[in-house]
Amino acid sequence: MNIENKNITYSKEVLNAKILGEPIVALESTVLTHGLPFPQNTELASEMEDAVRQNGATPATIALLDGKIQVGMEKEQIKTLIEAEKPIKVSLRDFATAITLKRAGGTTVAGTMFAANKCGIKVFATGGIGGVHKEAEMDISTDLIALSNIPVMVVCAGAKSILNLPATLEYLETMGVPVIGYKTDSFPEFYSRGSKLRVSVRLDDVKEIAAFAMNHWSLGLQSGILVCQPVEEEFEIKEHEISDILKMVSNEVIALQKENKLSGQQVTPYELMRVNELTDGRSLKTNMRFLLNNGRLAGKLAREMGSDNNTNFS
Ligand code: PSU
Ligand code: MN
Repeated sequence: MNIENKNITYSKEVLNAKILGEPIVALESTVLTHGLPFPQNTELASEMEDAVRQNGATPATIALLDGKIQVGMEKEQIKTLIEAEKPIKVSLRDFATAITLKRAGGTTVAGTMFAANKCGIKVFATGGIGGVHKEAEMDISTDLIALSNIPVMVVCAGAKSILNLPATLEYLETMGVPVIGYKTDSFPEFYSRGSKLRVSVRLDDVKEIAAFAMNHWSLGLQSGILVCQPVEEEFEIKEHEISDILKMVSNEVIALQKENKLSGQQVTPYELMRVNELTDGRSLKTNMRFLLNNGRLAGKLAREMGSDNNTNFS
């Protein structure tokens, strides 16, 4: 078991689960440091952990504190992270920055996949993955690269509808990443359930998804697996309700980029914040709802995958 690494610290709860071979679900923390406002980020952190526990698995929220990769966090530590001054958004290239400078940081989907895999955690729940942006040339989220070469299952509500979704799906196809629709044929579009784009396979049963993962990885394939779960109809914001807002935000981003006022890692948090403002907080409710749903489904999946969930395949 890969427990010893000077840069990784486990919480008692996660270490215990690891030793006993119990199912564990990784949770990201960029959503806490850069995605959600206060106090919703604090609420979400504990509600999401509970959602995982109620479905039979141990939550491992992953973040950087004092330059250490923390796998599983006490309530106090989550508070420290959320209150940290200028936390780093930790994707793959930023681990060494946070470690070297002994900083706090929230791990993105890519960062969380990397840390989870290092610790032998195979299931991870998030809101929406990053993807190919519409606005800037070459703004392609590292999440897609991580999905192409880190064997972790990522439970999400698709990718943010502000992105270029057809290009995002093309990229995933090119890189050999299975895109599973849980009880859906359509690729979910974050705020809305989606209808325009197709997943690569629809599976309606948790057992089938667990079997799919074992089949994929036992062949020696090294990619991640995306499991997409749309938000329930009563919580979705239909495309026609949000498309004007998304266009407006997209234009704002283009203007800010031209003036060199916005770039790189700032784009996604800016977009999420503006959509929240322009929907009077409705997008935030939807976002929180599918985050919790994904925590529940990931808990069930980790349990179904049993001890295999804790096996380091790499
Ligand atoms: N989805 C959300 N909230 C978020 C993110 C996604 O509902 O905060 C974060 C995730 O951590 C994701 C990151 O990995 O945004 C993508 O950022 P970028 O596009 O800069 O790679
Ligand atoms: Mn980007």
